[in-house]
Amino acid sequence: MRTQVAIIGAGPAGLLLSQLLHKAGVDCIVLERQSADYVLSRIRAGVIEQVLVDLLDRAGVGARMRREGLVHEGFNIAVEGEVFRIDLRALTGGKTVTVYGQTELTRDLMEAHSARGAAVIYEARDVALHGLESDAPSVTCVKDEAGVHIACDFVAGCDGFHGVSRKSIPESVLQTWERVYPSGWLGVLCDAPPCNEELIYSRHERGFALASMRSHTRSRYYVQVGLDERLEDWPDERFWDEVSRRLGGDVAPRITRAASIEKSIAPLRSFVAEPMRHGRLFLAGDAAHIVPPTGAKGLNLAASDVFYLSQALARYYREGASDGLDSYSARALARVWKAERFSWWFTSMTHQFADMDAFSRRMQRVELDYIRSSRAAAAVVAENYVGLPLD
Ligand code: RFL
Ligand code: PHB
Repeated sequence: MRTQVAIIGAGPAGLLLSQLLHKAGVDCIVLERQSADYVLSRIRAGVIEQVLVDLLDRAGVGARMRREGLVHEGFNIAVEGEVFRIDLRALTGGKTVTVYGQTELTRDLMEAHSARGAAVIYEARDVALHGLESDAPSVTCVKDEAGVHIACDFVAGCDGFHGVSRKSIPESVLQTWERVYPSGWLGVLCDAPPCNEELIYSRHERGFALASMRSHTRSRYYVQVGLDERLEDWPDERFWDEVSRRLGGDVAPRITRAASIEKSIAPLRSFVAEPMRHGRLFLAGDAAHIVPPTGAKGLNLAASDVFYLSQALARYYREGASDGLDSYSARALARVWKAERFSWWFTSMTHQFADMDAFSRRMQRVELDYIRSSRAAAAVVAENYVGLPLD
């Protein structure tokens, strides 16, 4: 087989890149280790920046999100149960975010692919990248016990944090930065109306909590837990008791304690690998960087990466110019690092960690109080939350 761009991974980064390349007339094949059903069963992000909303429209896959997504003009922060609002629209000159599940967005992208008969090879085992430093790279895998060989011009590594792409870059040329937080998020999805019209991020002495949603009838809640916690120790009632305590007395009575339909623990990590290009391989999304979920930035960063990459590849094939490919890594990383900063900061201000002393805890509270009382401070939070502009 031969294609122009071989894309590893059919998460949001890989599928959106494939869709954008298709619009630009660039040919590609997507290889995914899991089945389509498995990819759709992973419950992850829920908050989409305006930049990504516009990109989905441009890629021709925004219609259902426009119909079913919930536009949020603000979000809330609770400090020991006292809630204040960040008015995104007023503080950013009219910008908002859209609540629409990553699974729904992935489904829309998958449907667009099947509608145009695009090549996605699911359940591709043993994916390996070859000749990345040459002019003739290739990708191999095993599908249904048969070997597959794909010759290509470029490889896009969109295969997430645990994928094979980043590992194909020699350690000597890759610089990495990492912070692993000693906590995770225990998340519950349930069919019940949300406790509030907008999200509530809560800083509480017992630990962080978040009230989020997927629709008017489906809620998503999280509580910060230790990394050694086991799911079987968290029956629904214990989860509801804990999230109620942390969200506070005004919010707790509005929580509908429905049976969980999904429950999982996600670790918290900050990570960046530089550069995001090696020879003919380009990394995008979680393959190159991870943020703790507090800022709701992971999916959105994956999208800005593939926007920059699709532009660079389209220019290469249209005009034969490789300057966009050469500047891709620096351009993407400039936005990535700012989102890393915001996600780290928001996590540090709202979570409780064992090594924090009384002074640090007090600083968290005064920082949040400053945001509550200063329009300038709130505007900084809002500008980052709605997403920094694409350059
Ligand atoms: P993905 O989604 O991990 O997809 C990578 C795909 O590559 C496949 N793969 C391979 N395929 C072939 N060969 C191999 N060797 C392979 N190895 C892996 C995988 O099976 C997979 O299908 O990465 P991508 O596309 O870069 O997308 C990133 C986002 O998924 C991620 O950043 C977000 O989910 C993060 N995130 C959030 N982001 C937001 O912008 N807003 C949010 O509100 C938000 N909330 C969250 C989140 C992530 C969470 N978890 C579980 C980590 C909430 C949570 C709880
Ligand atoms: C979610 O709804 O899953 C969600 C929302 C906001 C975040 C993280 C996750 O910051």
